[in-house]
Amino acid sequence: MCCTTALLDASLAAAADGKPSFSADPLATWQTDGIVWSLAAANGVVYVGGTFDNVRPPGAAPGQQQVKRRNFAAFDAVTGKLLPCAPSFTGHHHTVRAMKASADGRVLYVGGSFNRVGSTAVANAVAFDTSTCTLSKTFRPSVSATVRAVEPTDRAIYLGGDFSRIGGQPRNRVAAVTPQGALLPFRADVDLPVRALAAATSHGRLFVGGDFESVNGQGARSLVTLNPTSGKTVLTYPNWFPPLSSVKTIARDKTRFYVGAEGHGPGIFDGRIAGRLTNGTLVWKDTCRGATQAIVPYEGVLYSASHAHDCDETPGGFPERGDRQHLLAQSLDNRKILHWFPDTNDGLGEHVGPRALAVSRGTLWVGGEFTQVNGADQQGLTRFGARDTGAPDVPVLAVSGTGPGAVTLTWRASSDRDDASLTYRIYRDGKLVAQQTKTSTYWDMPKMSHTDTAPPGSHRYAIEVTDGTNTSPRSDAVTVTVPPKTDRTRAAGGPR
Ligand SMILES: [Ca+2]
Repeated sequence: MCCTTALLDASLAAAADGKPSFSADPLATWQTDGIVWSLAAANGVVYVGGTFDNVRPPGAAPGQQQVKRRNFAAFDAVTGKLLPCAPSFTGHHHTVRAMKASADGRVLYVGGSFNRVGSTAVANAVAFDTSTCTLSKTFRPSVSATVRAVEPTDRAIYLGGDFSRIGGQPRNRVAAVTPQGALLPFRADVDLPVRALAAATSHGRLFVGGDFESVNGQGARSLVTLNPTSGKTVLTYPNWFPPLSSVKTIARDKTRFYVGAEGHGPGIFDGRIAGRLTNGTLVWKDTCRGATQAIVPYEGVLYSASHAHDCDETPGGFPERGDRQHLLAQSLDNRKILHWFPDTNDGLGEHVGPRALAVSRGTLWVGGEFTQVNGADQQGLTRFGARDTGAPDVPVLAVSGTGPGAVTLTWRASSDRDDASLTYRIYRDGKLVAQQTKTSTYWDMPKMSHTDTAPPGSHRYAIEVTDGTNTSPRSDAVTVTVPPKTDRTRAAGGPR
């Protein structure tokens, strides 16, 4: 009885923690020659927007095998194949900063700082028919400055950014336009740029995040909930963010909303928050440092793009080590950092690594400033599927002692980017003589040892480590000469 309950509790705990749906091993992916700022998915296609002039195939060095793509490209989410849909976004700051498809996937809305798509004059926001890759003739709002967030709903397409007018009408940094492109009466005055939007219209809420301190003439720092029809303030979050912490990304699922922030100065908040859609109350908050740029909830796990460090106070997190972890997975339920540690470098621009995430057809796409993924050259884009293909690093085996009839071997635990529990196998003269299983992370690789009872003479020892799917190469062998047991050691019961 006790044991059945214990097992049930254990399996419930595992379910609550969530398990990443993706391995930490990147799939072959096309690259950009600049920064990816935005990703969107519709009908198995992933759209990539940013500041770049060309894309190039997986494995190609910078400048090689380039294909022209001006700040926009489209790929098959699963095969990664480059697709022909290739409108060029030019003019102004020629950058695509925000993209999202309609719920039915038929229309892709695009915002940024541009005044031409192909040869057509536009103003910072457009829409495409995804089946034909043609520019909408009706959705052409004339936005006075950069669009940084787009949130389509059935009745309204919400835009956020730096602007103060749409179609000549005053709209301060947030606005709503019909799917046909007509400005809606929705109005809210936000004092500083809007960087993130998420609609929960069935709950009567539009979540708005950004750099601001004031909304509709009242104090509202970094995050506010507005009435999606009128723009009136529904809720503010007065104690959630210290000064100079901007909300960079908002996502939602059926019951909760999730927020990621980038802070500056003392007491900053750089991490992630989960809140309840129904009443806006806080569920959890993590305190990892390293500005969060993008989040995506998927199958019980919140994936985030940041340059996390000093994450010791969050369960499953790591201490300050002077390095950065650019991709994280954490439990949606309780914020616990899960054992999933693919990584990028800082890369170009502001040197913050990844900036955008999207999941399509079981593949996680990541875009940003990076030029390396898991230590290998890969610029601007990468993606992760379910298959674990990476083996743990092989440990260095050493002999710490020999005695009559025995050899003590030591090594430091290895680490694996997506498996905490690793099994170490010890071979003597090519024959498996022992194995041990131990958990480790890249910041905690404990010392391990094994004492082998061996016949006298010369022996060659080697070690390998497996994550259960992939096994490292076997280590170089170390040669040891084991002295015979003397009468005294026999009497004493073996080596000491
Ligand atoms: Ca693995």
